Amino acid sequence: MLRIAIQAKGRLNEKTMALLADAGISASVGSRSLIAHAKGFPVDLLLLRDDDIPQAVAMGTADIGIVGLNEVEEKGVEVERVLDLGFGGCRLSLAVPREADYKDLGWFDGKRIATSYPEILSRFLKANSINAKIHTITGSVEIAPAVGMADAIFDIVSSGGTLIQNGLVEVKSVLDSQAVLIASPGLSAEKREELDKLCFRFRSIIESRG
Ligand code: PRT
Ligand code: ZN
Repeated sequence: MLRIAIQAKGRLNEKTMALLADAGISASVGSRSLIAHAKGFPVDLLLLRDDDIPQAVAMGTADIGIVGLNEVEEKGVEVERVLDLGFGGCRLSLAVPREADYKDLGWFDGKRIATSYPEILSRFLKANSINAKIHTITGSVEIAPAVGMADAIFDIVSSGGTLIQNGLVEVKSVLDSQAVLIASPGLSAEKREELDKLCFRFRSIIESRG
């Protein structure tokens, strides 16, 4: 029996449930329950906040998981990236106020950057020898420059509409993300076999969607 961690509610939940349904896995998920038993395939669903999925899979609390690559990279845990799932597409980007006199990455030296992704940002800054101060905030990152909490932001961008609304301009895309299937490093041979079957189903669904 494979235990699969998915986002309980949020942007990835609906498309995750749709992918599982297309693969013949149906579950009636009560709003309060943490675990749901699925029909059609020997899996249990573990319903979590997306932030907790990489660690749950790394620890083996769940055997596999569906989560944004951005969360996997941020948590920096040891998991196997099994399959890109073709939904939840977005990118993590640096953005600055429209009126900023921005020329290149050197602009960020000495600046304060607000983000919910301090680890990915810190790796990027280090790799580019930029000395900036990271302000970690968990929500409404886009308003940080307007209220004087930061000079710039590093956040998820999809259509870019939110940046425009907040008078910000995307200047550097750092990570391309989408929903990915991840697996625990130490799966048993039986579980690995179940995972292979599930992957086969997922692949044909993703390919047929084009
Ligand atoms: O409650 P839980 O912790 O599980 O959920 P959450 O609130 O942390 O995450 P959630 O549900 O908002 O997003 C889950 C995942 O969806 C993210 O980790 C990304 O992998 C993916 N994703 C895809 C996005 C977006 N697109 C996206 N646009 N996550 C967030 N956004 C935000 C973006 O930051 C901006 O504020 O949506 C807003 C609109 O974006 P624009 O550019 O289209 O205007
Ligand atoms: Zn989250």
